[in-house]
Amino acid sequence: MTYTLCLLRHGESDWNAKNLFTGWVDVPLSEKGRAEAVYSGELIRDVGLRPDVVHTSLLRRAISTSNIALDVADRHWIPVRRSWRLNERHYGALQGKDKKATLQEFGEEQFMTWRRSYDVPPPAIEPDTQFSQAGDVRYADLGDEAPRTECLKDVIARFLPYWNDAIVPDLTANKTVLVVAHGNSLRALVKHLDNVSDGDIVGLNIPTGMPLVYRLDENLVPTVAGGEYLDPHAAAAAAEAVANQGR
Ligand code: DG2
Repeated sequence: MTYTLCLLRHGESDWNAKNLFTGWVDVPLSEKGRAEAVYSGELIRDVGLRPDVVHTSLLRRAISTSNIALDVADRHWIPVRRSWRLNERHYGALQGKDKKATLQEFGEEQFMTWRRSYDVPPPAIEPDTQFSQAGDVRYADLGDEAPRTECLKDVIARFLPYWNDAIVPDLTANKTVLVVAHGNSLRALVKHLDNVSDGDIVGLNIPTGMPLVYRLDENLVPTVAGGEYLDPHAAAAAAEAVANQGR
């Protein structure tokens, strides 16, 4: 008896294409990103995976990806739950900045610390600046909990309550669960599932638009460490491209 969990990072966004730090800025999919969403739906359909429920962030690049993929897979009708706890890591004052220019200005070590370190967040964003989410009604209920920057450790802390209270109950009710989220919120999930060390998580990159399927045992431990991409060859190449962003 295993539980089935499918993780999907949204398709390429306009800001992924422009190489800008995005975080909580609510940018749309690029044309390539919409095509990636279609392809992910085809993969899900063709392996006979039938999601019973989908969980997404509150950001349109994840919402649009899930709508497109589920439509292609003929599962557009399944129940949906959305939470800010699945949002991308808040990228603080880096939001809206060019990754290449940031690498050049601050150097490789600082750039990679901000992008991939476990516990060092970028500088916090000022509330009155262009790419701040202060005043965004969808986060009004968060009050002081609303982040102004986050490291991966912070993402894990805010993601885990949603995992335990919303996703695990769906899995243990034997539902096939699709989670459509982001590079770093999915890194948080994979770190938790596979018990990846704080050091090793630095090297893990999640490609856009590539379904990653986990079968979990009764203790929610993956039967195959790292899960299985439905298109492993394309996923490996795309993960490599994510790792090299900014160079
Ligand atoms: C990207 C991740 O998030 O960027 O916020 O810029 O998955 O929502 O496109 P996503 C961003 P990196 O951490 O890979 O630089």
